Amino acid sequence: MKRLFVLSFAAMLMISAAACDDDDAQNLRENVEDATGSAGARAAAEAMRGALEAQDLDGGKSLRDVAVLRENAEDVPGDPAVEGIADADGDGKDDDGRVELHVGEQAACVTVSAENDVSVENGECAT
Ligand SMILES: [Ca+2]
Repeated sequence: MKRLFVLSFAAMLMISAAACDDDDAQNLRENVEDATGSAGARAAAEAMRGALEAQDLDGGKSLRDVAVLRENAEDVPGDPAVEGIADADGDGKDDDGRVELHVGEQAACVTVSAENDVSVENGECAT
């Protein structure tokens, strides 16, 4: 009788462990779908923000420098299309500090303030 109890207890443990695995697998699938689907552009923009915030600004560099923006945009995983890095007046700095990242149909906007603060918004950059 005791042996039967131990066996059924072990079976219950196995069943609940299996249930947990299913939940984890489901969560993982949802995370992957988020990363590759609707949130792709946002994830790319957040990756660029992280890279910019880690940027070494020695030697008078600014996060609005075209070279700095290009370099950090190129390092974003997933190879998003990058728009909005422009230097019309030729001072080496992006004109409005806004960089738009496109992944599939989605867009997100990275904004660098004149004080080197970086923010991210969903959708295309406001003009
Ligand atoms: Ca400029």
